[in-house]
Amino acid sequence: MKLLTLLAVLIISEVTLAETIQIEFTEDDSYSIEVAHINIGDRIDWLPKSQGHNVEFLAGPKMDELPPNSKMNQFHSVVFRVPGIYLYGCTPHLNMGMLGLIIVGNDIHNLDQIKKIELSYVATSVLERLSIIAQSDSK
Ligand SMILES: [Cu+2]
Repeated sequence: MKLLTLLAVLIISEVTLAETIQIEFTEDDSYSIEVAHINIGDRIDWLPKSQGHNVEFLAGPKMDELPPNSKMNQFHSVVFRVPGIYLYGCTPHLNMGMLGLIIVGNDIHNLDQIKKIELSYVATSVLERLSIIAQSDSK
């Protein structure tokens, strides 16, 4: 019985501790947070503060189970339960480097896989910059 109570407390505290991080689409074709660090179970909300953008997932720790893509100009919300790095971008602005990284649970085990994603020259250089930030944050 005590164990059950403890489990219940643990489950409840995990729920209440889960955070929501807000990322805006900006007027200069970028995401307001380019490298977001979150805990397992946290949620990210993307706010369409600027028109003409969306969220398209390009890579993640489970490549066959990426979060859903969003529709253009729409609010989007995803809860992240699998640790690792996620790469996403804006479908119409992908080639010009409108990208974002999400690091879940301080886990960058799949960084090399992320770096192998084929992107335009500009987007590749943006991804390199973001990868350096991700690595330095995670030490
Ligand atoms: Cu865009």
